[in-house]
Amino acid sequence: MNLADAQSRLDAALQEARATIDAAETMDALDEATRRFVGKRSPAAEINEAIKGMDPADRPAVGQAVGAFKAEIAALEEERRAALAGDDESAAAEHERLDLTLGTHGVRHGHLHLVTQIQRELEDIFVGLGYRIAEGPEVEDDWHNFEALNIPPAHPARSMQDTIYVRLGTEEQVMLRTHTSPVQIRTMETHEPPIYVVAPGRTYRNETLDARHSPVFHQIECLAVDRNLTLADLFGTIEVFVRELFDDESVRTRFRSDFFPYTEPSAELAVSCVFCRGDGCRVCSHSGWIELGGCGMVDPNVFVAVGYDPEEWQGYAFGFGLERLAMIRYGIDEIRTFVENDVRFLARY
Ligand code: FA5
Repeated sequence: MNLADAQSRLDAALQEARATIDAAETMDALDEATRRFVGKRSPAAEINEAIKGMDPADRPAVGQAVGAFKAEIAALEEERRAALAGDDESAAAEHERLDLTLGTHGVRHGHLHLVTQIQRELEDIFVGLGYRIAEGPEVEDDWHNFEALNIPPAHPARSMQDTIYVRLGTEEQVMLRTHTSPVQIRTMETHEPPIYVVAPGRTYRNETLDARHSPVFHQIECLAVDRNLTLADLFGTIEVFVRELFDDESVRTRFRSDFFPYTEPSAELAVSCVFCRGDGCRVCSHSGWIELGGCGMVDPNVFVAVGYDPEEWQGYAFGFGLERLAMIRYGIDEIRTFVENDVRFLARY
């Protein structure tokens, strides 16, 4: 064997080694492959052995060629070892991975209560019409809940809403608000007109629980104060919101004369029954109409109470029950279901 023979054998072995080492899939296979090219019976060992019998002039070059070959093999081995180690780590990571994803099978997702859903929907509709959301406390004083709303002490109108008083300070001066109308007063006391607000919230009355009345329920109040507002603005606003809420052009609104001390004129607002379309059914007590709440033009005395000039400003207001609205929309005939927390009811809406 001479230098040329040795070099061509090493070149061929290197080519083969590249393919074999690259194909090693495990650390053991890699050790085995490396041994095949640089181990005891490898081409490198054989050529090393043969050096003794070669022309002395070729021996250094052959020795260097074998050294270079071994270095190439070592580099190939290291590269492959790193790749296999990486694979092993990801395999181990994959193996040890904890799947924390909650499967949907058999797991029930919670959602907002029906009253909250209706409240958010109404807020969206009114915000779309340019209104702002206002809030007020649930524990109110006599001034905001009654007096500033033109309901003086001993006025018969106080008996329209049976009040739950709170024992704080002077007797019968602090109460759980009986309606959301005190938010009208609080808004006007702190803001200058023009005002366009809606105030949703919880209200309380000393009433016996029955299918349609609850001692705790929700209302949404609307108040607009501006120059030159008329009944037409009030009726138009209510019609727009009713159509949007029921998503039905055929739903009709009915206004019937009513009395509230804080609006003049006042009206009761009813909508045509969405179930029987006005023909009469169980849900609407066969009248074809379902009462939603009250409305009217803000009484001048209310403007005087908050320091607005009733000659300069006009306003309209309305308030209606959210449970009542949900009952109409979904044909629910029992208000108790809203507070019983029966998951079968909650899951349905
Ligand atoms: C009022 O509370 C007036 N503040 C509404 C108002 C606002 C009039 C602004 C004029 C201007 P009323 O007592 O009728 O009005 O209640 C309004 C609505 O609240 C009722 O139509 C009904 O939908 C709902 N509501 C009243 N009492 C209860 C109750 N006990 N349980 C469930 N919903 C009720």
